[in-house]
Amino acid sequence: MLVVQHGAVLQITLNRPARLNAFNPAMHSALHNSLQSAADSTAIRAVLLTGAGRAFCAGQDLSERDPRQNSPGSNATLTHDLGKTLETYYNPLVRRLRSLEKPVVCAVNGVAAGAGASVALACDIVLAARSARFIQAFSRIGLVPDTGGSWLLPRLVGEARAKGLIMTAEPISAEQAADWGLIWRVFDDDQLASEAAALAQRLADGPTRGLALSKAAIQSASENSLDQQLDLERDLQRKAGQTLDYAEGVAAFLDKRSPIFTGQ
Ligand code: LHQ
Repeated sequence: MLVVQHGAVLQITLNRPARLNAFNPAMHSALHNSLQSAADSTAIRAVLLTGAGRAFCAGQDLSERDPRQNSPGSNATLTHDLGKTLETYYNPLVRRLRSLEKPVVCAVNGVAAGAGASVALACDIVLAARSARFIQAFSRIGLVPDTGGSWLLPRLVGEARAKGLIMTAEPISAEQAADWGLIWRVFDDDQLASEAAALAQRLADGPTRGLALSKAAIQSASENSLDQQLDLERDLQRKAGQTLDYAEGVAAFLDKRSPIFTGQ
């Protein structure tokens, strides 16, 4: 995995291109550690996640799951407890992304399949190259959508489209994904990296705590009643109103200048 800090942006590039950046334990732990360092560092105010080569991520590395490698007569499903794999690697990753108090931009540079698609969708703002495809590949190998996919997909695109995507495992284009509200925007392939970097930089220059509180509000919305959400907005706005960035935002507005947010 490649991890580079550009100013206040931590750019993480999944880097197993020969396997379309499929997840193995080493990539999981490197990604987890990088996200944790982003969470812990006040110098980092946004994360940009992308993939090296022609893919974003092809999900779990299936070459490490070959049932034929089991001894004759053994049962692959007993050998590999997939629930344990999720609990050890994928579920903490989704929880880490969703609870990170900084915006996470995902630049889907190519195909995103299986858990790779779910990881992209668990990020806050998803951009994609025009040539990228999203594939709910799980049913092709007899699995259920995981890594938060079964929760996120119906919320993003509705139950009818979620079931169609999951049960057929048909790829959808980046344009279709944007039309359906699965992702934020599509860019020409040669523009994606610069557009994603510019967006991540813009977010890193933003009111970090206010953005984190906005993220929390949005993520709670689908579970809350309107009354609960109004209460939550009250509590979060109280916190946002105590930040230095709020004071700076109002002062800059009144002074007719651009605000300089510090993330405090
Ligand atoms: C791969 C992979 C891959 C290894 C391409 N693994 N090598 C969670 C918990 C526990 C267990 C199971 O799963 C999960 C969640 C999941 O993620 S389940 C879904 C797992 N992913 C998939 O089923 C996707 C598998 N890949 C594909 O269907 C295709 O590769 C896609 C559609 C992504 C891309 O197709 P192409 O553009 O035609 O590329 P390709 O198939 O030729 O792949 C290029 C190379 O990458 C190839 O290796 P090779 O040595 O022949 O060049 C593939 O074997 C390798 N690769 N995905 N997941």
